[in-house]
Amino acid sequence: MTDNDAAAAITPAPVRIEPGREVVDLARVRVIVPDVVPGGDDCDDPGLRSLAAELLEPAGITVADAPRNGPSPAVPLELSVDDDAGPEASSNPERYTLTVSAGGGVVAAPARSGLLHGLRTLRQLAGAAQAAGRPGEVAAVVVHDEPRYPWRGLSLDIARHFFGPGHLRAVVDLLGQYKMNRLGLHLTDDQGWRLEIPSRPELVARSSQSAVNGDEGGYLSVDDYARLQEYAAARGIVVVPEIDLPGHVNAATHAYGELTPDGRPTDTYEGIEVGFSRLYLDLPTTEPFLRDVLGDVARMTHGDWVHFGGDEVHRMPAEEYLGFVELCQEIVTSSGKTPAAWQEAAGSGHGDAETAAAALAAAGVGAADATATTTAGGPGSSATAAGSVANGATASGGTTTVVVPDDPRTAASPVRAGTVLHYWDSRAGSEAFLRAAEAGARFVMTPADRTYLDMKYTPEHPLGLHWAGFVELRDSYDWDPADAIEGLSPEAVDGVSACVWTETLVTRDDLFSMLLPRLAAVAEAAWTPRDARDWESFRARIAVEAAAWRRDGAAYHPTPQVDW
Ligand code: TNX
Repeated sequence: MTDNDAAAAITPAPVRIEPGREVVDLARVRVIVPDVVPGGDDCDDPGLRSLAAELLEPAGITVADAPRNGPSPAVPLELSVDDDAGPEASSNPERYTLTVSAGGGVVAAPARSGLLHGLRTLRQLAGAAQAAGRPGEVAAVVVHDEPRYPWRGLSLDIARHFFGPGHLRAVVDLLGQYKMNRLGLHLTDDQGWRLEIPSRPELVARSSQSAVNGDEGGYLSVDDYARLQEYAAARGIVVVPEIDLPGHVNAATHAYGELTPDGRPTDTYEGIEVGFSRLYLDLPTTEPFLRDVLGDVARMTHGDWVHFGGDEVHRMPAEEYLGFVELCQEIVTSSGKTPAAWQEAAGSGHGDAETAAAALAAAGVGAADATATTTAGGPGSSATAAGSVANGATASGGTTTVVVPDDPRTAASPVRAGTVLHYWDSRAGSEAFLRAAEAGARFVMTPADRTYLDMKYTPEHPLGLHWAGFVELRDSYDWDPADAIEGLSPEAVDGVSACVWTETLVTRDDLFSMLLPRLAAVAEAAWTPRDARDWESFRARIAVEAAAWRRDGAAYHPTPQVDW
């Protein structure tokens, strides 16, 4: 082992590493856990000792039972609650210090999240030793670490294709490995409704068995959802449910015909176009539906956020759309949660100038008269089935609807203080986001050309879409969240999320081969300080990570950008 082993093995790269000289035998440890762990209220089961075993044993460290009396041959691995842990003078709640020395290992942190992060770092050090043929031989080191951003997520679409609890637990484990802490679940869309809503039983009764291309559907029961949240919380991950409104609602209007103007349920939809379905703010049935659904979701959700979608509503006047944004924020807030939404909720629309101008002309509005934005995005109107998309038929900017907002210089933002906006489409200008920030909105950066992990790596890639371009590993790595929206104060940025939409993804291997290796790049953008990030270092570390993926049977894409 060399002095540089730790730096070569930790992803996302940590804040500071002090390499030691000796090699410590950690093949067999006994884990010493503190009596009281701040931040672990809901997480007694599994406890930290069994989580340590879960994390470390596959990496070649055996967790021995604590001896009842007498000395133990196992080396101590102490988890210690310590306010002084982490980088110097840090008050970051997730900070930790990992020390590996002749005496054994110590993970020190003020709270449970940091203890888990330290164990994950140790797992990577042990995994590298194991891959080098020296299991348990970890080089002495001190790592002081903390995340750059508090929101480090993945949003996963389980509506286009359903991924059930077993797959979701595997995704949670993967997020944990890269110290990510939010799992967004895109639970509803045109093709299927994936969460049982007790007050609206027809949603899953009628709309859960469909999926893109006629593939198998499914849904999470109330109990599945509760168990998943517990599993995630034990691993430091908060589930953020997304009910996509007021567009992307064909599964809802199929289950409840009362939500359509003629009262008739819409047909099941198995294609992959976006933007055609919608709710109607004026219908007397609409608000009670929103209150039932969002209220139930808020009650069933353990975390602080409920995401109400808001994206790609291509066939609705701006005023009505903004009415939905206000109503959804009000319902979520009065249900005791913080609203999250896609960027359109800021009143930005999204679109390219050309389509905007064409749409304005068609609507008889001179482009000079209004600051217009169009909706344009997603897979595009030319693609109607996953098969055609897999073959590469994608173009952004299919359907267009004119949204003519008030004068952006004077209009108030529709976004409430605290609402978390997910920024995804760089074709929108900054104006509406700067106003939203002024109103107190928070931002999570999910720029499609960097973090949409359903984009193909290359034109030849068999899976995925490419409306936002081809997204190779380096594209997911080489960007900075603070620069994503021009003019936005860095103080308004809460973090970063990857997104994976599943129009073309059916199996766990499909999903994981799109996540890996790119998810690790997004995780590093969210965790590591800007000046500590380096592509050459990252691509070398990714080759080390691959040993763990192979060991765990996780599919990944062997991009030529890495020397595997
Ligand atoms: C855009 S980004 C969408 C999704 C599609 C995705 C495909 C956003 C909020 N909506 O409906 O699945 O593109 O890449």
